[in-house]
Amino acid sequence: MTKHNGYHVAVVGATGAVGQKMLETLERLDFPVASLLPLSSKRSAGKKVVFKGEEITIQEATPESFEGVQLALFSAGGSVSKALAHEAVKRGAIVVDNTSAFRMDTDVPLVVPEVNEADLNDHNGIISNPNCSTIQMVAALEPIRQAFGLKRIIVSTYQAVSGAGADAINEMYEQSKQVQDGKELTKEILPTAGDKKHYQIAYNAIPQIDNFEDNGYTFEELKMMNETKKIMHDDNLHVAATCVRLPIETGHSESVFIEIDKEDVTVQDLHNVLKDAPGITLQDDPNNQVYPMAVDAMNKDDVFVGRIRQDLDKNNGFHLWIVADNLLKGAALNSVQIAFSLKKLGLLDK
Ligand code: NAP
Ligand code: 12T
Repeated sequence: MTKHNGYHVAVVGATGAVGQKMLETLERLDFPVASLLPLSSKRSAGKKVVFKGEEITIQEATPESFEGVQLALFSAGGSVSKALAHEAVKRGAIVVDNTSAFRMDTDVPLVVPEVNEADLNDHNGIISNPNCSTIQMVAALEPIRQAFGLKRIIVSTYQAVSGAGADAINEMYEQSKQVQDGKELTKEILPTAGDKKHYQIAYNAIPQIDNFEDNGYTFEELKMMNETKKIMHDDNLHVAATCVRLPIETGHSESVFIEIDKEDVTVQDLHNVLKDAPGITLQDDPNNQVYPMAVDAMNKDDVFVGRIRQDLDKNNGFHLWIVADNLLKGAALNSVQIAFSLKKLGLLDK
C-alpha cells in the first residue's frame, strides 16, 4: 500500500529552526508522504503546521506517537533522540536523527548521500545526519579525495546563529537593536545554551560552539574531526578544526587547508573535479570577484566552493572557501536526501 501512496512520516521538533525546514523540504522535493505527523514538546502541542496546503495539529512526542510511523526525522535535541529514537525503531520506524546522540556509534551509519550512501545498507533502525559543518566540508572534499587522495585537513569555521536554534536567531537580532538603541544587552543563549556564561553575539566573533572538552577543543570541533574520519572511512586522515560563531543568520562558511596525496596537481585540476561533482557549485573567479558568500548560499541546496589556491610553500597543499545553508544541506535537506536514498535502496519498504 505504501509503495503507491507514500510513507507515514513523523517530524520530531517540527516547530524548530531545522524541523520547519524539514517540512518545507519534504514538500518542495515531493517526497512521497502518505501522512505527516508533526511532533514537539508539550509547549507547542495543539499548535498547527501547514504541510502541502493542509493544516495539521502538532502533537506531543511520546513513545506511542510512533505507532504506524515508517520514517521519523528527529531534530529536537540529543536528549529527545536518546529518549525516543529507540521507541520509534521498536515500533517499526526508520529514524533519521539530526542530533549528535548516536553519530559515533559503530552500528549507526553517518551519512552524506553524495559521499557514503552505501553505508545506509548497514543500518539497524537509526541513521545519523552529521553535524552541519561536517556535511558541507566532506561534500566538497570527497571528490578531491577520490581523485587525488587526502592526507590532512585544517579547517576554521565562520558559523551562523541559526545553527543554535530559533531562540539564538532572535537573540542576535534583539542584541543588534539593543546596541543601536544604546540599551543593555540581553545575553541568555549564545555561545551555547548549556554553558555557564553567555556573551554578546551582535557585532562580535565567538570562538566557542558547543561545550568545551578536557582536551581544550569544543565539542563542535571534535564532531567535525571525528565525523569526517567516520564518513570518509579513514582513521589515518589528520583533521583539526577551530569553530567560530559570527552574527550571521544563516549560512556557514569554512576556510579549509588540505594536503592531498599527489604532487603536481593544479588549481585547474581541482576545478575540473569540483565543477561536475554532485551537489557542488564552483564559484571561483577572482578576476571578476566571484566567490561563495553566506548571503548567496541562504535557501540554496548546493555547497558552494571558491577561493581555491595552491599553497605557496607546499606543492600538495590547497586552500578553499566552502559555504552552505546550514539549515538545508547542513541539516534538513541532508536528512530528506537520506530518506530518498533509503527509498532508492529499497530500505523503506521492508
Ligand atoms: P530549535 O529551533 O530550538 O527547536 C527545537 C525543537 O525541538 C522544537 O520543535 C521543540 O519543540 C522541540 N523540542 C524541544 N524539547 C522537546 C521535547 N522534550 N520533546 C519533543 N520535542 C522537543 O532547535 P533547532 O535548531 O531546530 O535544532 C534542534 C536540534 O537539531 C538541535 O538540538 C541539534 O541536536 C539538532 N541540529 C543539528 C544540526 C546539524 O548539524 N545537523 C543543526 C542544527 C540542529 P517546542 O516548540 O515544543 O519547544
Ligand atoms: N551546538 O547537531 O550550535 O551537532 O550551531 C549543530 C549545531 C550542535 C549538532 C550549533 C550545535 C549541532 C550546533
